[in-house]
Amino acid sequence: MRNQPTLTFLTTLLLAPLAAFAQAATPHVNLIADPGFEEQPVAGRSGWVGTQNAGQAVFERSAERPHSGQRAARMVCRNGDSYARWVYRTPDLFASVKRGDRVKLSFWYRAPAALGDALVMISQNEKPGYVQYPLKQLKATGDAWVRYESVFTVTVNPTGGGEVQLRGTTDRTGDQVVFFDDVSLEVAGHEEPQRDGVVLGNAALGLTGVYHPEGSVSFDGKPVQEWEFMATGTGVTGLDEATNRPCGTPV
Ligand SMILES: [Ca+2]
Repeated sequence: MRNQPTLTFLTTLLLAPLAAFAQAATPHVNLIADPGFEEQPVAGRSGWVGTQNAGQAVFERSAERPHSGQRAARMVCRNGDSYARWVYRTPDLFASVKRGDRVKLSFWYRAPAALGDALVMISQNEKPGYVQYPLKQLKATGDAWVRYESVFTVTVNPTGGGEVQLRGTTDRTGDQVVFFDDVSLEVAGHEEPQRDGVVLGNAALGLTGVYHPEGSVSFDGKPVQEWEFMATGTGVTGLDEATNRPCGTPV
């Protein structure tokens, strides 16, 4: 007689590695749920919204020559509009994204002026609660659809939420009628994150240097450019540029 629970358990054991493999083999999942602006906005549901810091830019889902489907996102900006942007924001946008992931934002756009750019914002626990990745500027494309693509590495531990901003204007303001369509935000790779900081210098002298994962070094709380370094038998010593003495020592 077959033992059904045992059989189910064995089947689960056999399939688990296959499922893990399938998950690893499909990294290019679009995190944007309405990439082509085809859905009708539903009140109270997260998704694309138009907003700006100043001015009266006009946002609509337009049927005027979309790149795909029936609609594209249209934004009409006038001189004085600043940071006019289509924003895609959900509380779980980065739920599957980890520190060290290489994230690719791509979309199609057409614009008469080189005023805008794109930005990705990721929520994190540390103050100020988010980190922003300003990406490439838009260029003037005339009437032609042009593909935009930019890749960045996540340097924080995402807490799930965040947003994508497609900006028709920034602090550069002026007349602009820009269209966006077919937006994709996906994890395109991973780099093992570097450690948060490595202490350099001589602890006995109260000297501490910190290596930051984004590539900068601070020493005694100042950027490394203000210090000159020399190697010693016991490590690295920072010299004060003005006095040429080990920093922290009395002059
Ligand atoms: Ca579309």
